[in-house]
Amino acid sequence: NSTRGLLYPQDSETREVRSLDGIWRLVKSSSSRPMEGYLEKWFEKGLGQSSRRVISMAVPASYNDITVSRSLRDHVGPVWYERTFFVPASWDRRSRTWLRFGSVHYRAEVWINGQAVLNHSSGGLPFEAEVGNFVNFGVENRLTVMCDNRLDRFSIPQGELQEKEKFQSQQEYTFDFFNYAGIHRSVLLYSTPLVYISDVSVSTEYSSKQVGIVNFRLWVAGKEEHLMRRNYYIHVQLLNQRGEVVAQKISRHAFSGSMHVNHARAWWPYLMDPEPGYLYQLKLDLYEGDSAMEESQDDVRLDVYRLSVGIRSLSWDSNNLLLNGRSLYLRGFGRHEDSEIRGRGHDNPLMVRDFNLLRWIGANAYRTSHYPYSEESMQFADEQGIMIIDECSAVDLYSFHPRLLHNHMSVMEQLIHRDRNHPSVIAWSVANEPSSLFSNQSALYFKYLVKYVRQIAHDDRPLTAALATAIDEIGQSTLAGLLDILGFNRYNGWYSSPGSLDSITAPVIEEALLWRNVTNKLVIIMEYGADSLGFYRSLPSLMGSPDFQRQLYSRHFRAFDKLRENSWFIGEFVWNFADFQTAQSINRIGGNRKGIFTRNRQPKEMAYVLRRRYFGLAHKL
Ligand code: BDP
Repeated sequence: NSTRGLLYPQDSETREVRSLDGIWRLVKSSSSRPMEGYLEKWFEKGLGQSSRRVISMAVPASYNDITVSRSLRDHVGPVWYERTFFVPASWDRRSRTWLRFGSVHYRAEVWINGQAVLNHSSGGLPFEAEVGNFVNFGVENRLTVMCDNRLDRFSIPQGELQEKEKFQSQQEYTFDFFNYAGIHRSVLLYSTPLVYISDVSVSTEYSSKQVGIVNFRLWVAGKEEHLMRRNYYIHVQLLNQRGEVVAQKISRHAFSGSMHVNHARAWWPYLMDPEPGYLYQLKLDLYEGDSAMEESQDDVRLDVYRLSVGIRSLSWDSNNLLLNGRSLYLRGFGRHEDSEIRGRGHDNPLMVRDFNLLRWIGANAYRTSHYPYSEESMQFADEQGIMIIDECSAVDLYSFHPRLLHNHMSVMEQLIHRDRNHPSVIAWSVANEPSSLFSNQSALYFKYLVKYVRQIAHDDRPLTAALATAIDEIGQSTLAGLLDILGFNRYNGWYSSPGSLDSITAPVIEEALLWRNVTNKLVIIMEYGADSLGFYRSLPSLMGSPDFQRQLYSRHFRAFDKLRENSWFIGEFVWNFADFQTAQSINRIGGNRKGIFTRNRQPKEMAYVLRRRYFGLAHKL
């Protein structure tokens, strides 16, 4: 697994991007012979060998809901994707050629022209390789991807494989969303120069006197004989939205520095400023030459990369979460990347629709429950001024082995490297509802995990997790003590005291106070909610009816209004933004129906009530 930041590919004066999205070929391995693709060397011979079984498959998408085949939807094990592609002859020699996957769930192996080039585990995160030595320039190449959806007790998230007869296995998992699989995000082929900007990290500060500070650090990579020459410098420019350069710097050697921006426009969340999500453009020009100061004509520009930068300061203590010095109250959602047909596949129309709904309802934040969301959506959140609690895929952990810890550290590292430059990201979430929080094993596990995360994140954002701990065990949660923000999930009136509207307000207040007293940390309710079906009517209300959902919410609002008197209570996240698919089970007919919107992104009745509340809260601030 790569530990680099994997800069998002872009076209520039020195770079070119080609999409390999589209219609690919796919063969599902037989359930009784999961290894057949390897044994028969499909990566070498091509899928044509088993042509009767080849189907067309859209990329990006989960493969599960595209066809009418039950066996593909419920498949456990490898599927094989294939397509052909060209690399422009002009990319040979003067550039490096890269192949990059935005996300494949869960395990992927990749071959070009039969040669292994790349493998990766854990969905939701990008991975890439330089493939110049494997492709043939200017002629046709074959790309093969093996994608295996099997989860075990060492994978993040965990699952259990039950062996059935005839080598068939059944996948079990406790998390409450369907284990969609496939090539979930774009596949890109791109070029960089031979010596190129390989990574960038940016942090910012903003003071009340409208002074912004942009700290940057850059990594340059290339062939050693190229780098040995060392006469490189970097010209860093910060441009505002009118395209004017507001700060610039030339940096040699360390490729790092700081720039001051007077009269800076801060990055503000939605409804905290008339122009939320203000982004500058950081333009990075890598030069070779000696005359950095005079910018001589002889200097050669090697690479250009642009990064959007929001200038903001984030700070916290045990009483406040502050953005640009102002206390934050998060009005938001837990969400899923989930929709009909596409499953977990990235889709721009859906993404833009979702942000339109977030703004329509007056939300200012969400949590990427329960895995990293697309890079496109992270960029869009920056632009739209929506704050993000950025969660890794460690959902419902139930046993704590050192090998699992290793994988957990790796996904956190990849997540932080991928997302550290986004102004929208205001916290890292290390887990959702880990099951046994009180064993010695889990105590050590989280101690090591959190220590590691703090090291790589340089403490630039608070750490959180979403916990569902029995009330009488709250004092024993070891993970809680390690976090900066205590997130709790609690379904009063639904899973606890089902149907009882009177068992909501007081218990929520009591639980939040208990967490506060035990940890002295910031507290947020990360999940609460109730299922509702639009067609189901009942007077007086019953669980599952829209009326009940509304009433359950209003009892929670009473509790939150009381808790909001304390600045340490920093927000309320509804479960869930929209209805979503789950594994089949007797209590999930048509998936999880706790959405405020339907799976098709239309409002339920509750949406209008929540809208009134969220706009009301925004205007009270
Ligand atoms: C919570 C989980 C979430 C579920 C939700 C529910 O964190 O993933 O979807 O319960 O049951 O405990 O609706």
